[in-house]
Amino acid sequence: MLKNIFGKSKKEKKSLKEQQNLSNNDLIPSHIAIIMDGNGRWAKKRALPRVAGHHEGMKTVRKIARCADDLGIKVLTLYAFSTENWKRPKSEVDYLMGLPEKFLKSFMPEIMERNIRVQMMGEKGALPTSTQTVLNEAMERTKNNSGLILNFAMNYGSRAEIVRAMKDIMVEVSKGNLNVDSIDESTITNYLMTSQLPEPDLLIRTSGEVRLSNFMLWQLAYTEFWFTDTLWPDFNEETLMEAIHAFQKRNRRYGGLKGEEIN
Ligand code: V07
Repeated sequence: MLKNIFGKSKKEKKSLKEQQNLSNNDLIPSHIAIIMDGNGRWAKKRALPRVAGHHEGMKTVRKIARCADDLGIKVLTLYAFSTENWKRPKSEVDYLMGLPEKFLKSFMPEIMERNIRVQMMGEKGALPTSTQTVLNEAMERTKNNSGLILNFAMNYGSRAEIVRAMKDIMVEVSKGNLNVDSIDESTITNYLMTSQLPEPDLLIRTSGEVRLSNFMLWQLAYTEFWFTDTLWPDFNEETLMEAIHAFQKRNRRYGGLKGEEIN
């Protein structure tokens, strides 16, 4: 039997897709976006400080990034820090701002091995310079990686993103580079921080909250939403598969119809 480059025959090793009983006809979402909620509540339930919940939540990020990569998902966008999060106690904000460094110190070798590309969206300039440095280094080191895009929303707010896009568009119009009559939906899309990414196919929010909290308002126009009571630190491969299966069931209902025909 023909052995693949890892020395295993196809019969010996089942891919994650096969293990999960996903046929090739089942649609794997290209882009999954997640609002990772419930870290504080997870800690409170255990009488631990909130930061212990954030640390556990970071370990879940690693687990889910691996799983998304194994499934062949193209983009995983994670809401790590919102513009609202500045209102939290300074000690908690300081801890959160140290998490990217903690995460990358332990995960960077695997990120390179897996060919993962780290990206960021949000107002980076307002982050502590040490955090900015760590993020810039990770983006620079992984910029030629062609696998999963691990896109962190850091100091991100969707309305602020839209305001920024509008101002940038106005500047181009005032310079005569852009004609008002030519502005359409794709113009707006192209001025957002996600211009290089496909729109999310699936949005997941953990911890029982059922709102968008200023996350990707424009980009989620046609996205399927999936909510779970599971707290983010308890979220795992099985919960992710549950969300993907729900997504596939909904998509199968449109049997064979293309996006433009169902919208
Ligand atoms: C953060 C852990 C996950 C739950 C939500 C809040 C706490 C990973 C990162 C991260 C960000 C950028 C990067 C590498 C890792 C992170 C913050 C909070 C602010 F390049 N987890 N995580 N950043 N939490």
